[in-house]
Amino acid sequence: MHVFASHQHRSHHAYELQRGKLALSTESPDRAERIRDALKNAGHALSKPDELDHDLLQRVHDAKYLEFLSSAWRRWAAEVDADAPAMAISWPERGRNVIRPENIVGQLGYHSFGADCSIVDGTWEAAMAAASLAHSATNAVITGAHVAYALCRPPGHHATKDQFGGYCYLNNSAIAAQRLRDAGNKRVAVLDVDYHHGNGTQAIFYDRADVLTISIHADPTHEFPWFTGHAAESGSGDGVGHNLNYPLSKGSSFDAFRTALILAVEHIVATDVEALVIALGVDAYVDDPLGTFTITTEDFAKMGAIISECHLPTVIVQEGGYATDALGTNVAAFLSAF
Ligand code: SP5
Ligand code: ZN
Repeated sequence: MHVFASHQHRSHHAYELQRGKLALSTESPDRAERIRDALKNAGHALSKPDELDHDLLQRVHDAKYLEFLSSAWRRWAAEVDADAPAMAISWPERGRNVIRPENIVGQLGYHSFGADCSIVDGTWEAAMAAASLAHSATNAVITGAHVAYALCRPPGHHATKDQFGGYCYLNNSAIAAQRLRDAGNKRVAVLDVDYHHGNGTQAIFYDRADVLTISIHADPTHEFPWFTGHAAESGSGDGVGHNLNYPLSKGSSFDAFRTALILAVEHIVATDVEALVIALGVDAYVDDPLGTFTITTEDFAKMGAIISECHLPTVIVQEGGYATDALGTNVAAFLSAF
């Protein structure tokens, strides 16, 4: 399997608010290092990413948001505090036509949706490298590989067109899907198996029929990202019927997960999807510190085998997963079964 990885992720380790206190994020550099080691040991050759395509980035994210992300740390360090993470402290009131503020502190609130995320020196460089990994893995598939994997860090599926949150800044899975579309695939699917709802990917493609988005995740009634991921969210405008959510109860086992997964795969196979992106979070793992599901390493292998039955050109993009010691084994199990 083609595996794309980069050391650039090391420039990013943000702070997050945990129980009212600021702490180094659970989304750590160690995560990617462990996955990298496991994939190397499993015999995968690692490729470096190509240059990032900024036009592609602009087809997924708003230009103003990209301008903000690329300069936020510099502005925060110069105008606020070079020794503290750049974080929002207020967010817009709901139901209003929001005017984007000029000030960096205001823009942090405008361009984010939560306090589990901050911007530090090196965040933009790492986010760009992750996006270029997704882009490079997609290019490998476009040029004939059946499957390629991008070891993206920071993850991406919570990032919307113009907001960061949930440890995500640039939506790597959406970038892969858009690249597959640009290369001529008429319809593309993103299948998100991360423990958390892929709210950003859903939002980016919500009104489009050309990208089917499917997410299997913990019911947002009781879990982050709290406000999206319900079964009734089916798309809008042209996109009606092209978004599917499978919320599962807290503590779900692989039995429940597999039932949803088989429905998702059947839906993909039954429609005219020409290429697939898998948003591969492994935080559904039984020992994950953020998750509550009871999925085992063997189950991740079964998951890979079930999804491979789509028989589609596939880009696999790394999303969440926080049980650091088991991350490599779980990703390797999924990839080898796929
Ligand atoms: C990509 C991804 O998996 N993002 C997840 C972001 C979750 N952020 C909120 C985490 C809140 C954790 N609080 C529970 C701690 C239990 N020890
Ligand atoms: Zn997650």
